Amino acid sequence: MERILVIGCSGQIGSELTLALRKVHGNENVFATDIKQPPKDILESGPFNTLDVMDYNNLLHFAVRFKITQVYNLAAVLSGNAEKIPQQAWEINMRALMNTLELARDSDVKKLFWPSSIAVFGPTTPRYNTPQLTVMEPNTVYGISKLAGERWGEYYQKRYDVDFRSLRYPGLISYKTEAGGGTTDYAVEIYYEAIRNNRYNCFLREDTALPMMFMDDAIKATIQLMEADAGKLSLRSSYNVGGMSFTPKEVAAAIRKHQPDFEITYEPDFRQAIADSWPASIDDSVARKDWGLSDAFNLESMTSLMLNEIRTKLSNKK
Ligand code: AKB
Repeated sequence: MERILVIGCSGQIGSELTLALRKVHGNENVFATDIKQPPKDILESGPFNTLDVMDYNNLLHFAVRFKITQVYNLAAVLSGNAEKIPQQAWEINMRALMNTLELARDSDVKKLFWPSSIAVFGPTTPRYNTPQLTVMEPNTVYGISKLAGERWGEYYQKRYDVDFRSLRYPGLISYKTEAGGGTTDYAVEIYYEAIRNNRYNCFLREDTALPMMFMDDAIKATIQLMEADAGKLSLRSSYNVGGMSFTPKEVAAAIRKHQPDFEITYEPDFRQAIADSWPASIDDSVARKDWGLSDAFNLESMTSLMLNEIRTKLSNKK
């Protein structure tokens, strides 16, 4: 029986992944932790503890006390926020990873999941259908930390036999918990603003294509990777995950199918340069071949679900 530690359960991924893991492994076996208060359904469905991944002694103590066997480490400063506090973002992103890698050496933790990102690519990377193995010269603090993290993960796997597994997530889109500080966040905000005000002022240009994935597909892929036979994994750095690819103009058009008078304006800020350095679409054939990655949502199906769910959520709050 696995005993799972989720670090960062209150964030965009953690708030959904924790519940999905509880369904698979049992509520009492998934230990949700964060430095922030989690959503109510996490608090009510199983154990929650305040835990700071930056404090190694506490982390080790926690893992030993609760006999943790797997860790999902989701703590990170995202791309937009990281550019505002470069040194601090590097320190947080790397220390959080190194502490969980060391934890896997010092305790009974056998498997570690850590999210990488399309941010590992840079302006010299082929932009369309970006291959798994290619030129990688990221020019953002977040991207540099994710690329360094992938290298460390693979190193610990080869040198210390830590079962490190990772996905290069594209922009993740969900209605439950809003993301914070990323470049792809516009694709979540646009749906909230469509419901709240029927208009949105986008911080990226209308033709900025980026890879994106609906959260349900991302959660499914994460659990699938963690459950895959180790022998099937040809990579121990991080797998490309593509999802779909669209521009702000295309999302606006998809929203207009439901709200014909929805308005969008464009006022690109510093995040435009980050988006311009990232791939427009991703080749994820290695993940499909190795462990059966598949995704169900496209822009149309995701748009109707996002609008419906956000409408219900916001009207319940009134
Ligand atoms: C961000 O925009 O920083 C993240 C990412 C693509 O990793 N959503």
